[in-house]
Amino acid sequence: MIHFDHLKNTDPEIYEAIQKEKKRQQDNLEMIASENFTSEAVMEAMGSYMTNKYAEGYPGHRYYAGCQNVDIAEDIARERLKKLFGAEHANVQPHSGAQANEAVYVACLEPGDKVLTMTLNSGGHISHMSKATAQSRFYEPIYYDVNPETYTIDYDEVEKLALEHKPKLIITGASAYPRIIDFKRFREIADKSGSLLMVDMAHIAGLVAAGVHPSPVPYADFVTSTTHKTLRGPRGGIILCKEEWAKKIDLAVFPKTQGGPLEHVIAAKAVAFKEALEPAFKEYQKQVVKNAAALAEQLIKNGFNVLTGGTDNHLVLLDLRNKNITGLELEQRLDSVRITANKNAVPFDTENKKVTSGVRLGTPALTTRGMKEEQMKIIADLINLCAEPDFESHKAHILEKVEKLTKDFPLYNN
Ligand code: DSN
Repeated sequence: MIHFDHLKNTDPEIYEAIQKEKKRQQDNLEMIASENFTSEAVMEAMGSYMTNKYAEGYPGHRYYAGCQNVDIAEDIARERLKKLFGAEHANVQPHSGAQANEAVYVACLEPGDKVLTMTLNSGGHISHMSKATAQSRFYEPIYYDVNPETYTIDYDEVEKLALEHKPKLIITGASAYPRIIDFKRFREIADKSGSLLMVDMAHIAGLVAAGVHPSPVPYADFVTSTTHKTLRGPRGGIILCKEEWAKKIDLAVFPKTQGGPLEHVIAAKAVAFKEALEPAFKEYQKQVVKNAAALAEQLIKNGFNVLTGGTDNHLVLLDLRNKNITGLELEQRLDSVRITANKNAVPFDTENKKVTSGVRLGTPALTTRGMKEEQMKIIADLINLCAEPDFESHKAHILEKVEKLTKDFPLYNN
């Protein structure tokens, strides 16, 4: 159990904010697909003495003295991570997923190089060289979308664009894509166009580790991820690559794009990787996927337009236009009844990005609480009531049901 005894006395304002956040997590149904609840062991490592240490460089080759203990933790983290995904080389220093992606670009691209990448509206991530990023000014992104009819990746179209533009790098992996991505096909395309392949598996890393989603590691030159989504570790990033890229990747992380690594977070990543290597983690990930399928099925029964007709992974995307409600409106109504989800652009969305026509729902956090298919069905029905025109008249009933669910599936034990 983590105790915050010091803060209570020395900084009651921050203590209060942390306690309120803990209560919010306990009292709400967390359905943001990229969020999860780490173990207290992970938090213990993250809140540890290792936060005090400067350790620029890598284990055995640091720019500071006194790194013998953080070296132990970082070496363990790298070895566990390689074992978890069967990777040749691992870098555990990226502060975030966006930093991991940036380091790959710096390692393998020159300014002006072409990069083939998926648009935000089709489910790609902002750090995949979306127009809003600085990288899109230094490199030359060419964008692909999902197929306008199936809303799934159109591999023939990706191949056509790759052969036409011969990009130096092809990026796949997504933040809002409910189907299995065919990494083998991406490799074949990259080989035909003479491109490198980067897969950002941040959303599905836990599923991949548990073998419930095909792994990109055998196919991609670079695999990036965060550690806090389905992988259920501390907030941070990682990079896996083939041995031939190891040196360039390590140099791209430090010194090219980052300074001192967060050794307390790296220790916490090591703890999370150990947890992910345990058999219980596999069972957890299987349940995440079963729960998402049950949620999608019940939402469809309630008349929702579930994009692609269902899901293969941990998330469900809704196009709300048939329900006459925007993504923003539904997000706000859900929030008012303690269901936390995010508005999300749907492919080819005509709404403003701050409003959107969709909502993205995920099951990793609810599954960590122990919820199963039965609870997903109840929650899908509650979400439906939130989308009804007479939502206000259902509010008290929804709140009662949410309270029961959160009490029946407590989060942290004090
Ligand atoms: N990866 C984003 C998400 O999916 O929520 C956050 O950057």
